[in-house]
Amino acid sequence: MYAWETVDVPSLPPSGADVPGELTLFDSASLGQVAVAGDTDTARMYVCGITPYDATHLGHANTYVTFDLINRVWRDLGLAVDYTQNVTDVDDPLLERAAETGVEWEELAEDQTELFRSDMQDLRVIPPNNYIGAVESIACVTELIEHLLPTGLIYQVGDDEHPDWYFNTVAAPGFGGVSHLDEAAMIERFRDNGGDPERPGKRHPLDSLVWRYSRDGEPSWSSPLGAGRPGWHIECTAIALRFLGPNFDVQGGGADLVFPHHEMCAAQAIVASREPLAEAFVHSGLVALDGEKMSKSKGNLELVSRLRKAGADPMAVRLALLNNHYRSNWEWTPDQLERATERLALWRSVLNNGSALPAGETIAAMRTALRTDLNAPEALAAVDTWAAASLNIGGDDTDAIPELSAAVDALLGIKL
Ligand code: 5CA
Ligand code: ZN
Repeated sequence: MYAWETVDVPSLPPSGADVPGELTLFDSASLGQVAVAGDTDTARMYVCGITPYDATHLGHANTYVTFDLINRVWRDLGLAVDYTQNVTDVDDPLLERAAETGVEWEELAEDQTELFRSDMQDLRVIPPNNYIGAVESIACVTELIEHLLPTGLIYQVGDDEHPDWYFNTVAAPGFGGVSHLDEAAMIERFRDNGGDPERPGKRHPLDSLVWRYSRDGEPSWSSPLGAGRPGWHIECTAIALRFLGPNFDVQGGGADLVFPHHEMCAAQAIVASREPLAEAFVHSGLVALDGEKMSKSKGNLELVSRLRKAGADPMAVRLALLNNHYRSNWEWTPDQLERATERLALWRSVLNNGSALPAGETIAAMRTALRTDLNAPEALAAVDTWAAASLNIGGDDTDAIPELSAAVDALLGIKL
């Protein structure tokens, strides 16, 4: 499917030797900092996209802005970026919401995907070059399942009415290596996140549904596996392998996806391709509201579009998100938007002065902060220091204004 309009990213002069020459990020699998895409010309990234309802809340926005920063850091390092994102445009939660609200599921998915596109555009998120829906990937999913059949790890449950297909996840090499959870914790989280550990006929409680046989009143597609629809995890595995190939640089999403989703995808991929799914599994922290994770199922949401309608500058919304380190879990409060709005106004007021203090050291500090596990709050603080000093002391560097605003645009995605 189409994504959204491209975003202009200014190119900056090359960085000096005092700035790290690659991006390091925390990898959930190895539990340490790793250099990502350090030895290639093209960085390959997959980020788990929305299930299109209740889009785009600030948790979603925070996740896509996080991976947008990675995209921007790579581009600034001179790499091309091959970026794939999916849309889970058919799955249980979407169908349930459509049924509850009396809207056709296709219409709900289309409207919400469109809203997401416009929110991403407002937030100046660079679009993925492959934006891929689950529905348009049905053949890609069934082909992957058929490819997995000879491994013996794909099987049907003995249920005459609904002989759904499963993947014997626990048999995959290295299973558990993404989340590091013990089995009891896995089963609990699996149950809480769309899994069915108690389903009779499964070889193991953690085996994941890959093809759900058609049910009355549910959408289904004919396939060599019988009429049905894809399971959630196999959707991302199939799209990622099709568009990026195995062992790509970054598999990303919010921390809620570490288990089961990314563990299950990693298991399917290693069996399918005999290579790891990705070099690094990168997760953004979760945004809460009113003391709990912002989530569609609980309804404690703040939407990008609602803030926009109330008059917020989308650059202030982006700045408020960036003020939290991507790996921290944090709670949204309206005062964060107020503070970000003031910060943006202050930065813009320096620009309007026409000259300022030299910006070179500030730009180097921003690059260093971002290349070191994406420390956006530190990058913002560097701009604050430059802006405050320029206002206090003055400064007669007229080049500093376009240089700094190009860096804030290219590296942080903030248009001043
Ligand atoms: N369609 C699947 C991924 S394949 C899905 O999880 N959809 S979602 O709409 O629920 O979430 C979309 C993205 O936003 C995911 O990467 C998810 O990890 C992230 N996300 C959801 N809630 C939050 C939150 N409260 N804070 C941060 N990120 C979140
Ligand atoms: Zn996914």
